[in-house]
Amino acid sequence: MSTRAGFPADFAWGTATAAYQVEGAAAEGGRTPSIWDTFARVPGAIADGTTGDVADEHYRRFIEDADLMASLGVNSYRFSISWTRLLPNGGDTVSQEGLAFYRALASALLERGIRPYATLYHWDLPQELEDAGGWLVRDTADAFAGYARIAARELGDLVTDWITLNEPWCSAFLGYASGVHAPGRRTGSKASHAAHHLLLGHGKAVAAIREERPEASVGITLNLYSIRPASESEADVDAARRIDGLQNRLFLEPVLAGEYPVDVLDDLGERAWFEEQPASDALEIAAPIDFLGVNYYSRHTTAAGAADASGAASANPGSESVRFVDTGADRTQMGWEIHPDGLLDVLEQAHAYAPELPLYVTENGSAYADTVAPDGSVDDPGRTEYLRLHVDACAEALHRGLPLRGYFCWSLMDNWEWAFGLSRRFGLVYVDYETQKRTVKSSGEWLREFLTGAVEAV
Ligand code: IFM
Repeated sequence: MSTRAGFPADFAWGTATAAYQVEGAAAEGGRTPSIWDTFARVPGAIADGTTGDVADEHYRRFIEDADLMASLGVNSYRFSISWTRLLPNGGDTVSQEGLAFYRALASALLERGIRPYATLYHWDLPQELEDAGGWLVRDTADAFAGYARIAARELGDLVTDWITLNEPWCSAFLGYASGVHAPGRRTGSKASHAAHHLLLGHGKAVAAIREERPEASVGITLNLYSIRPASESEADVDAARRIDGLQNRLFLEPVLAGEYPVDVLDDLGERAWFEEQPASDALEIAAPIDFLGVNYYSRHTTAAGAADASGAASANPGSESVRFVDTGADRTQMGWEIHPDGLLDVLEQAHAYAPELPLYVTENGSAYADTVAPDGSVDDPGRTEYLRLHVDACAEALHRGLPLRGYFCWSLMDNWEWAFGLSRRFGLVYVDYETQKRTVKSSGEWLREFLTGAVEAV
């Protein structure tokens, strides 16, 4: 049985969103295109052909949305800053309109007793920087640190908690290997160079934020998967090692242990390139952080297999032949297996590298094909169950002594789900994209009741 009272009083209970997924107002206030504005216009790139131009109109409706959060009873909100809304063209001149928006948002949150957690990079690289090489070039890491410094300077009186990168695995391997995310490039194992420059940008940004705002709390968010082999055969165990390596250890180890896992660099065939990088990079990447954000959704069961014959570029370069096994477990509309215990696996895995480091679940949630009932209500039992089970896993994490400090549900409201466009709904709040009407779903009602102590998680 887990109740809110069983969690520490200062536990962060929040919802999360990201700029391009909710803000809309893509060309307002001087904002210039990011790689997602460009990619969304590539024919066939987005399942339903939509873009994030309008999304949830959060840019205009943020007061209503802050009121919604307050009505749910959450005490925290994780949002991201659009780099080109703050710094058009990725330059170093602040857009006063862009800045005014984020200052107003943070102020509205604080006025409602909601603590702002700002993510600096949730995938929306300024298009100009992509044109100059994107994350495949080192200069982008420096540009990112410059942006982080300005953001901390301009917003650090309102925002204390900063997340440098969201899910650098996605930026590197979906953006530069499989190409299913912006910028849609297929560079094979060279996507690992993007991973390196992202992590270098993270380390440089940590230093820049600390110089501007010594009181800041700074972390990074990784998307970790619980990984297990389909059998004890040597080949299946090796498949699990490979995917755990690419997905989890390639990011956890440089950030928390100061070095890359050599087996993964060998799988990628990129060890020589990594060895050529300046030795100081490892130190910069391992800059001490104040917390680690973990995004957890699902688990992978892996087996050895044959390379995919479809011709699609793999998100797992060098390990293309690994097969992802369908265990028959329930899945969400994304096709992601529901496995709440996996949250404990990934928290334990991260904790083992840095036992003192505070952890947050910075995202967790589920997509279902919601419908509005004739009376206007939205009942989403699948999402409610998913939420309950994962909140209960958080209680178990605390019970095991893990330093878990907060849980952010993805997402506050339905929004633009990247390559799926508007066709996947993750919200606790339903959004009618025709009218922008928001309706709290039964999962949102459940969270509200849990937070008031009226219901238990399990
Ligand atoms: O919508 C995304 C979010 O932007 C990053 N993490 C996973 C979510 C669901 O796919």
